[in-house]
Amino acid sequence: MIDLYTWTTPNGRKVSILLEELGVDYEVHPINIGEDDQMTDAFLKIGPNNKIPVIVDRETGQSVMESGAIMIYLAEKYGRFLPSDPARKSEAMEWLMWQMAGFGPMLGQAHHFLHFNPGKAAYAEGRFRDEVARLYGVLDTRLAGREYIVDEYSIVDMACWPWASRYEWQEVDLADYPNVRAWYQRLLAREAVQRGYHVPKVMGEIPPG
Ligand SMILES: N[C@@H](CCC(=O)N[C@@H](CS)C(=O)NCC(=O)O)C(=O)O
Repeated sequence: MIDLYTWTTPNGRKVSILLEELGVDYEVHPINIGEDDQMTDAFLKIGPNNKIPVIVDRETGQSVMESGAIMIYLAEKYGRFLPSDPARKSEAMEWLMWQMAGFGPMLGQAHHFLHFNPGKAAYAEGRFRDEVARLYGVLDTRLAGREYIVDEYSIVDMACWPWASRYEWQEVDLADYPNVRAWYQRLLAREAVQRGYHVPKVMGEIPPG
């Protein structure tokens, strides 16, 4: 049994999508970051960075923070969604790190400046609009001739997809990135992705892409 501490955000949804794909038992503990639940002493013990998501593995008592580390932990524990061949695994790590360092933090900054605080910082809006476009371009090129980012469906797709699902907040039209759009809709068709998106609660329709 896995305890999942999460909220309705891309980083949280990465892990709930993976847990749904794995089909393992997990219990959801909503951490409302709008009400600073992540700042409590109890949460700090398992999430010393004060951010969701965090898991606790009841079998081992181990807690894991950072969505990328959680996904690797779960993929290795259950032996699924991470290539076993060393060269392929390295490629998966390369793209997972790309998501963790770029297609996540940069898109998150775009949410702040373009969606939540428009008109406050012209330089920041331009900077993150450009960076978002660059990153979508990188992903579009990568997906040319591929169904999934590292060919087989993996934690890399599950890590990137929830960020792409916020394309409207990023002022992105997926029609400009046809390979990303096809991939986005391919994942959207998966029932586990739909279930995982709605954890810990339904926030409305999933953007269609
Ligand atoms: N690098 C971290 C980022 C986690 C993160 O930014 N979580 C956000 C929600 S998506 C959060 O908990 N924010 C609360 C806060 O900043 O106080 C990860 O991938 O897990």
